[in-house]
Amino acid sequence: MFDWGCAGPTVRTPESSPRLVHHQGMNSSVELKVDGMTCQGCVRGVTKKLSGVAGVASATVDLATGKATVQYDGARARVEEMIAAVEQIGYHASRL
Ligand SMILES: [Cu+2]
Repeated sequence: MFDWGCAGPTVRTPESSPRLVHHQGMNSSVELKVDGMTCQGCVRGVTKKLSGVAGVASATVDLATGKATVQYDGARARVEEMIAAVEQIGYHASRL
């Protein structure tokens, strides 16, 4: 079982950025290494944060490997923004 009451990052940031449900040109994908995740709650938090970055179509995060796969619109989103978003909620991310 997962420990839902984990002692991971507790920083809460408002999900403010409006996001488009669908957008043409979702043509890029990138893999990020995310450090600091300890449970599925962390995975959900990181997934949600990445998904909230403007231009990101979808994000899949794997706890076991610490790997995040992000599909995004290369014209609207930058990998640096995704990394910054993840670090904003207390994890460390780097490009694979
Ligand atoms: Cu956690």
